[in-house]
Amino acid sequence: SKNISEEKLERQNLHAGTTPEIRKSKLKRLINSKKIVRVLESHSPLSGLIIEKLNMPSNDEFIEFDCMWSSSLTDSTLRGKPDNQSVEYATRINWINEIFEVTTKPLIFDADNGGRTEHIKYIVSSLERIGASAIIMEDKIGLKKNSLFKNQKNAKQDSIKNFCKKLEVATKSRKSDDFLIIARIESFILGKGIDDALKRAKSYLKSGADALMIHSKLENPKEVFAFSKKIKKFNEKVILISVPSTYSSVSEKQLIKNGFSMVIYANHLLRASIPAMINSAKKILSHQKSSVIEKDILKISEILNLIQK
Ligand code: SPV
Ligand code: MG
Repeated sequence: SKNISEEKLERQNLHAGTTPEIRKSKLKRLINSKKIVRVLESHSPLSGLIIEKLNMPSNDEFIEFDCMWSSSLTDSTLRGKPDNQSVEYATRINWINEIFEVTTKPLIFDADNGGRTEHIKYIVSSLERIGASAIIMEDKIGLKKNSLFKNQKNAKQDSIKNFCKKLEVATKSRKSDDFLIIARIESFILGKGIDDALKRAKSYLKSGADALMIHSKLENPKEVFAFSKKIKKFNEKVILISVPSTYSSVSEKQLIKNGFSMVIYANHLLRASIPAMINSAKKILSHQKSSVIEKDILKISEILNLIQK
């Protein structure tokens, strides 16, 4: 019937260019072609769609987000759980499958510390199979605690030897070089200095890391810029990633100037939605009717048509 063939066309359109292989290879191509790859957190199919569709004029070009970040923090928060690996990989990967049903952009997976070395090959293979483009593993051990907590008292960093082994296992288990293995250095988070960060960076690159994410919870980019300057002297081509959650006044221009080729806005869509939900609930409760928030929220006619058939 007409309806069925129309639906087929819609589906073919949605999936045009979105085989797992094509999606997976996109990130590497973006890194090779753009000054900076712009990544935004996606915690749901709807937030993925927002990232997928948004583009805006800026000077003479159109700008957009290039890639999605699957954040352990926002995936956990969304489920009302702390960011301590209590949400299993399998749950998060199922959710990514749903995000992938309605998007075509690449995705980077935040795997915390990657779990046990013996299990890494399974998470790498699950991610590659669905078409994710990269895994980021951090060099911490023990019970996971989010890096942005001021108090990191019980957090411990892995030995260089052990973490290098994890990187080697990850690079050996991937089926294609398009899937990137990214090492995340937590030296600054744990109060260690730049020498520790640099020593780790060099070892992780030797063990096959395709890129380095250097994390910091300072309110300015001083320590990450000191790091980028030194590591670029060691290896000009190294791909550096910044996650400016606490030093959020840094601009993409400054990041490029300081040698970064990727920026991850790691939690912003979920953080934006929480005050909006709380304020709406508060107003309905205090006025005991909902007309008071009509002007702040999406119109019924708009939500009905938000998702095209
Ligand atoms: C996340 O988004 O889960 C991250 C980045 O790992 S951070 O919250 O800064 O640790
Ligand atoms: Mg995380």
